[in-house]
Amino acid sequence: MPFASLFFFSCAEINNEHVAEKPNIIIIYADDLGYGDLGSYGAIGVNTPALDSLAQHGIKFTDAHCTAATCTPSRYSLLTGSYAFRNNAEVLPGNSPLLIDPDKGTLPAMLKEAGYKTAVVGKWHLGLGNRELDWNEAIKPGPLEVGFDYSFIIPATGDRVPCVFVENYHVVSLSKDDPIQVSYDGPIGDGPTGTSNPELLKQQADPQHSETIINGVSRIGYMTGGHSAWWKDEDFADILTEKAESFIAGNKDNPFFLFFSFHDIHVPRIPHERFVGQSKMGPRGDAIVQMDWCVKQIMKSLDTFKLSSNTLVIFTSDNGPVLDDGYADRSVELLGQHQPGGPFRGGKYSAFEAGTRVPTIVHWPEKVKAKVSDALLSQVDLYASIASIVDGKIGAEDAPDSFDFSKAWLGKSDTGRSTMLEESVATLALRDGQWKYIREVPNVENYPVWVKDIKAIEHGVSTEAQLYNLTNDPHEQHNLAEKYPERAKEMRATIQEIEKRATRPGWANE
Ligand code: NG6
Ligand code: CA
Repeated sequence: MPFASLFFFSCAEINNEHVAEKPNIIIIYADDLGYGDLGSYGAIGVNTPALDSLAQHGIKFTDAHCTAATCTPSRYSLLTGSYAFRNNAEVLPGNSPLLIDPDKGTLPAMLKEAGYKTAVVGKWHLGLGNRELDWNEAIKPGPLEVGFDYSFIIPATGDRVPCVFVENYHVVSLSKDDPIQVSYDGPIGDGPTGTSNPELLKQQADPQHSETIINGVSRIGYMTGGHSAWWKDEDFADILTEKAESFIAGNKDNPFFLFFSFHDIHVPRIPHERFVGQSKMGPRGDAIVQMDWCVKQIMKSLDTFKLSSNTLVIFTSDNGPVLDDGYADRSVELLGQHQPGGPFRGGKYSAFEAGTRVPTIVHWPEKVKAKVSDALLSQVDLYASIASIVDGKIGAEDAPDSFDFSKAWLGKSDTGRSTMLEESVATLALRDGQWKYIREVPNVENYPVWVKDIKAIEHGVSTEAQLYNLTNDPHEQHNLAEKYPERAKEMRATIQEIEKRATRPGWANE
């Protein structure tokens, strides 16, 4: 071999070694984004060029799911590899204690042990502190106790108090002279509420969202004090993106894991003025445009530091779409032909398919070839799959429901799960290939009140068991439970087995 080629050969080898370094990992988690809400998934009335480019150059999944049709349960499963029902995880009030057990393994803790710097930026909604949390003192346990090195969070949701950011252990910009207090038991202080002063509101709200007014928006729950720390909804995207970018910049020389958990497109939808009117669908569409901008900024940051090729970016959502979720933002009136759930029935909260089937894109230029994958996948498996990718360790007691489907997540295989659990607010459902079974709920009176109140979404719960064949009937119209009683019985039994199972039986497909 001539000397020159030898030289280039060894450079290539060095390069390959460089590539073999652990990838950076970014999970971008949109809130309430439906299967049909991106251009690449058929959106009408809104453009999402940054995400469409990721989908075009990465893997666009057509049958990937969050574990549950609401936020807290899905986030819980993503970070713990455990189904939410095992810990009775439901949508949490803004003053709930930390839901994740700091003594158990988590996705970020596993990555930290594998040599990663870890951060969460954005919506948390997994509880903070203990029962009697004082927001003026150190707020713990929280993200830092469950594996994150850095956190900058919206504690619960945009529509719940407290309406302040928490960075690591402290409320950002809080003044000692004006302590903050939070209550979900009843009014505190003498500040205006949506009910007492609707004339102060930027967006009218339903009675459940008509408590303390912060930044001209009434919220769920009461808070008083802490004025210097109050957030402005219009600045969410800029502030969170800036925090995510500085985390990337500060960790450009070492492997990092960033859980970038968007506020968008959850209610209240109050995008920055530069995004107002950028879609044809009013605030909900404009929030999608804003969200796409955040993704563009993150990808730009990666480019700036030449990190794009060895960064695994996973973009997805925590539950299906909702239009009217309590605020008069005209999302129903301005919808036009757009189908937030794509071809699927239901949406946020629902046991029907649109509850958990969400846009899911994997982008990793170094390792992943562009394709569309129909593999059946669940976010509960990201823990074990990412562990497999980075050679991370999972304790015997940890991540009981998480399995290694890294080959499918990285597009090397089109075979995902054979069966997959779907959680929703009032029941459990199971996919077995193209079959979908929704377990009956014995007594309609036992549904949580707010399930019955859900506006315009078919929650999918019934006193009858439901069985659908999604190949012929993607919109879950024809219940085949009576026609195929054996199949229905088997799928019911599989749900029961999963419920009874205590620890991860192995690394095989379940
Ligand atoms: C519901 C809220 C809804 C939203 C949801 C949580 C009412 C009537 N509705 O309870 O506005 O905040 O909780 O959304 O209170 S999630 O995306 O965080 O799951
Ligand atoms: Ca959500």
